[in-house]
Amino acid sequence: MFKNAIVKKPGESYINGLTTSDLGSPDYDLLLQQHEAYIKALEKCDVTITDLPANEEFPDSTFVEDTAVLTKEFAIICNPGASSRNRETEEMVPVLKNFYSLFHYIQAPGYVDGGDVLQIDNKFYIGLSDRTNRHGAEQFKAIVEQYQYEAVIVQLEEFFHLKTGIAYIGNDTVVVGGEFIDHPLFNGYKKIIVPKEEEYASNCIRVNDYVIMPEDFTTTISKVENAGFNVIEVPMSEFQKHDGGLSCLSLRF
Ligand code: CIR
Repeated sequence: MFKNAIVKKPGESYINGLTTSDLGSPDYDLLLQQHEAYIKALEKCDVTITDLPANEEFPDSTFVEDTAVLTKEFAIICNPGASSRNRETEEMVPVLKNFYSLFHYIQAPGYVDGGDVLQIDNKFYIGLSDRTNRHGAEQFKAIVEQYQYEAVIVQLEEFFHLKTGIAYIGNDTVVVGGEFIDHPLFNGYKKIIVPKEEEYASNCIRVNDYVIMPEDFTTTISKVENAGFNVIEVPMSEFQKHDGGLSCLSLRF
């Protein structure tokens, strides 16, 4: 069960944030509406929301997931790999101190983005990407192994972050797209395969009784529903324009 979620309002500077997509420039009013819809979806999942104000200094800071990885016992403060995002953690630490007393920190020359970390029960998968390097992944692994978690480092081939292409939605089930569809590491799970044209829907989140998914990805949504999950759909177009998936917009714990 998750009890809490942390989100952060996107600022007007969001439009100057990082992106690799060619989906056009975000509409700020629509972006705010979509962020509100995301919060409403989380509320329906029965978590208490900490809604942080925007910080114009950090255009990408609405993607709070990249700043930390939270477990039952401790918080790991990441060291985000994009220089314009690296200091987003400074604002997150005091917020997390309201909830956690045990902290670990990823330190340079190690870099980890939270979007590259997937927890499935007692196991962490850590993706090596343009944002997460081997040094950071090894630090992360050493930290969680102290607490009897397992950790596996996964080299990404194409995806931006590990969780761009895979989500764990409980009941031994992963939602997988692209390079993860046939990836041997995930063969032990029941797989919901995301078709190429819906790859963005590979990033979804299980929060208590619901799976929150991006709206209009009808094939994937039907597959998840047919597997017995309750789905809440949310509009995500303006976040997608800046490479942001559903999971990136919150820290859940
Ligand atoms: C970035 O490039 O860092 C942001 N525009 C998108 C971050 C998305 N975060 C995530 O997938 N965890």
